[in-house]
Amino acid sequence: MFRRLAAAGAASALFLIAAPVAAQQKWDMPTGYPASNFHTENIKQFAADVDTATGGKLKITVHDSGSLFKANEIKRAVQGGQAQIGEIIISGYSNEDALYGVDSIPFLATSYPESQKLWQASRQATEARLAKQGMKVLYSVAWPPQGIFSAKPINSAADLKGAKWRAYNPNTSRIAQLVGAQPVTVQAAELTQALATGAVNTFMTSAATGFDSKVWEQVKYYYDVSAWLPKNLVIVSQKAFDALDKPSQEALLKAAAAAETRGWKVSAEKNAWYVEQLKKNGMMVDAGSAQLRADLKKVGDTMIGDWAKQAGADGQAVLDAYRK
Ligand code: PCA
Repeated sequence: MFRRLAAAGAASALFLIAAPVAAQQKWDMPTGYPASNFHTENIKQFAADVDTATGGKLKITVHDSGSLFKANEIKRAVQGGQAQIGEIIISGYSNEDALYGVDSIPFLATSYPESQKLWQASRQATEARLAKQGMKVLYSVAWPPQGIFSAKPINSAADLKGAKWRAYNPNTSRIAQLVGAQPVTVQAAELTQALATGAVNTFMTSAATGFDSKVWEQVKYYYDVSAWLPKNLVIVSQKAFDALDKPSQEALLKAAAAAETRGWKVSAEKNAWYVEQLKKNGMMVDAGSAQLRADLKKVGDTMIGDWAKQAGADGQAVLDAYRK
């Protein structure tokens, strides 16, 4: 009996010594985009806010540019506990679940307000899917609107036939198929190189990524068709979240809410600046011909129809809520 008490005493003494150490948490946060990108800057601000609000109890180290995990590996890393927190482009995972691709369907939501409305309509279902996989959504931020970058002038979808088309998610691959281009998946961190080697010459993305990747060295035309605004999500492992004390959890959620508001605002505000940089670097920027827009709209209509079938009742509910 005495021995057992002594052992228990020793254990609680150990606990007292260990407690202050366990109280500090160090998290690794892989992200896929360069340090100077507005998403990454927002994330660094978020990490700094968390540090301040927790009095240094939760330290988040940001590993940008796909340096810790490649962009398309980050979800699995957080799910498997190799990283506690990470940034993902949710539409990159629409092969797992069609619902994840709703924000990358051409001409479904084409402005910041529409994109925000679509996020509100799909947020719960998205969170529920990720929760089933052991992850919690902290916040989302939209990329600026997606346009077409091309090495040669494009007047209609017919001009895209045979293009070496860079894709960053299943939906951008699908667009390539529908216009008769050849899709090659390339993450943003490898885009500059893929262009330099001639592996790709045409793609859809934002002026932000066009700027980050200095695409003007190979690509001269930008058609600002504003087809959709895909979102990045910052997700955390539920297990890592649960291991925090209550005040740290609250600090994290508060910093996340601030990052969401700030991120959407900066995305919208900085878009014009990004487009300006493309022009300054000699690119031709154009809204796209009526023919090109009509052709792409058709591609979008096909994809919205396909998506509604794939995403089933949940998908229909998201569309209904969005269109209300
Ligand atoms: N930039 C990212 C995703 C969407 C965007 O605007 C990329 O091209 O990979």
